Amino acid sequence: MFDVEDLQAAVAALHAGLSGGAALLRGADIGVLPSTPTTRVAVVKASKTDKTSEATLMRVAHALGEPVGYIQEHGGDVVQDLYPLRESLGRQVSTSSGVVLAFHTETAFHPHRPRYLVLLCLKGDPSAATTLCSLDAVLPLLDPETVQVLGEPRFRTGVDESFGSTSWLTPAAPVIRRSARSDAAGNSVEFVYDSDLTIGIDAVAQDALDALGRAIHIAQTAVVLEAGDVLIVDNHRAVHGRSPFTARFDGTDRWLQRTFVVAELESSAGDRVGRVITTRFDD
Ligand SMILES: O=C(O)CCC(=O)C(=O)O
Ligand SMILES: [Fe+2]
Repeated sequence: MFDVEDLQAAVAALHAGLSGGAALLRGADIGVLPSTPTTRVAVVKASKTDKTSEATLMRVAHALGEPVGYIQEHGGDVVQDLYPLRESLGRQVSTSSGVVLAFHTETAFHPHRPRYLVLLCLKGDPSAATTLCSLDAVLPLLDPETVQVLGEPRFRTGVDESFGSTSWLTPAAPVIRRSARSDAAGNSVEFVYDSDLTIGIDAVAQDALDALGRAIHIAQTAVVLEAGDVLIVDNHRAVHGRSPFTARFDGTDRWLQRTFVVAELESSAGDRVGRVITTRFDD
């Protein structure tokens, strides 16, 4: 079990931009688990009476910032149970299994997208790899002209299918964004990219985006999460995804719990009820 010093060291490295975009803590207490559910959420809440894993996830989240949910994702639950569902087998959603989950910034289209996401593995699957790619690893692979174009407001991003709209697009914005302040490691750029949902608004922009996609495939790393692993992803510095795996839907499948963390709650005050962010993306 990681202790409070391990957690504080990971949080300090992430906040300072020294972690390369992710941190892994192992051996978390997850308590006693029922079989992996195979249907939607209400059933899980009833069958999982030991709440040790939820407490572990919230402890990590509160060390990082403010945990939140999004009304369109799992009904706004702050702790979300992710396990394969038959109806999402081949879709680009967190409950899919049979497809590559393409590299993405979590809710790249969202004005209140999370600063961090935290994944706690309750049950692993040896063939399911969580993929990661840090901006630090990808930038050196791109030529300066491409980096220049990626920093210009020439990209629009669509909304995740779980958020309801199929046609809403963000205003044109950069994929690599300069922020006003740099962190302790001297980083002042932020990555906002979804390989499935981001488009270039002209041919040069689209070429730069395609070059970024190729560089991510070269620079990526992966981790196969095991029970008790906590993966913290810095949603400014890294994109993530997942390999395909075979779901059995028999109570033994992979099971993660996830939460989202924002740095502060004030900026979402007009779009938030308690810890649930309610921004709508209507056509
Ligand atoms: O299943 C995974 O390892 C990652 C899924 C994902 O993209 C997420 O939970 O945001
Ligand atoms: Fe994700």
